[in-house]
Amino acid sequence: MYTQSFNVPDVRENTDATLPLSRVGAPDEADAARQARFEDKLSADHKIEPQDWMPEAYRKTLVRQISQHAHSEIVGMLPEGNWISRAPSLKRKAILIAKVQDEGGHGLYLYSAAETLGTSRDQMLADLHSGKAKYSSIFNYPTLNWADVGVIGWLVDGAAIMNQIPLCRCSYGPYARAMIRVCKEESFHQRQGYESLLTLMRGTVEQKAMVQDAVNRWWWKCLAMFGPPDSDSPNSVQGMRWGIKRISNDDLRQKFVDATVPQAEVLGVSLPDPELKWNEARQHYDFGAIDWDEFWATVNGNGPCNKERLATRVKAHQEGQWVREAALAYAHKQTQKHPTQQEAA
Ligand code: BYC
Repeated sequence: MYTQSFNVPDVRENTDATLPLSRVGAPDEADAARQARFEDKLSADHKIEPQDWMPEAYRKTLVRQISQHAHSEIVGMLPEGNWISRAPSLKRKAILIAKVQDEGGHGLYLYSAAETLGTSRDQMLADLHSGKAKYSSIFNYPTLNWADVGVIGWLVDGAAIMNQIPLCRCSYGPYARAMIRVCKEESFHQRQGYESLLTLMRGTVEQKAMVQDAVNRWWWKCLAMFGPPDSDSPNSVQGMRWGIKRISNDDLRQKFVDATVPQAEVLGVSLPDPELKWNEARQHYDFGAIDWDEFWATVNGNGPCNKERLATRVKAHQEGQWVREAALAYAHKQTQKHPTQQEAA
């Protein structure tokens, strides 16, 4: 089973994440004052920064979410990375290389943000590689044809942006700031995916069929990507109270469906859901039931590509060992050569 593990020790009591903010962690007067300052900052919508006091449960929640997010970015490089050597033109290859590199960069910003909370990158990567840590369910499905790359851009990155825009207003400063840059880049990713699909849809009958096939395979997985329904989401209430999450899983899912249906119409593809229809009274699209058993099987390590993804990630990490050693040796040499410069930096 996959569970999230932390190297962050529990240093204080009374930090039960299910308690209301006003009752979280306040064993003595000094702590009560710190707690009050923390809550005041949240109420005033000010950012919590790494040097600020924060309840242990808040810190652990952030480490869980940010590290999981970082893992998703670097595992997310793999399904599309498979297509770099098979991209149909030099232009598409250059775009795809840039996109996959961006995802690696997002992982780095996010690991850095998590490190400000007192956890180490080595520990986070060890948890990913041992299968203890979660990453997004969406990356455990195969990319079977070239249209999958366009559909990942359009739907997967589209879903990612919908989820991540509210995170730019997250209460934890380093995470919120990282997300601003991530969202700008994700927006380019989404547009390049959509543009690539528009090109295919102007092509042959076979190319159009390829796009429709890819949409059929990815649509439901993208809806599940937003996480379990609010009624089954154990972390949502506290996450929203702390200003980490701003919009609930179900509300984001609905926003994604509402935004995507018109885009599918322009593209000329159908979405594989007979129950999908506009509801005049709700002013939203209704949609069918998501297969949550399939989602949980994938999250728990039994999706079609979980084992392959982890094995590829571990191999890449091992093969990059010499690069990390060389970079460290170089940094060490520089420190010896220019000790004062390094200290000043
Ligand atoms: N996959 O109480 P809930 C990208 C877990 S990167 C796997 O609602 P929470 C991209 C959840 O962790 C996409 N697990 O949790 C990259 C929790 O388990 P734990 C990643 C999932 O945290 C490259 C349990 O289910 N984006 O798009 O309040 C190329 C109960 O859920 C999933 C982020 O990570 C899932 N889909 O809400 C292209 C964004 N959903 O941890 C694209 C940041 C839920 O208690 N994260 N779980 O053991 C978030 O916004 C929130 O963490 C979530 C879940 C909405 C994902």
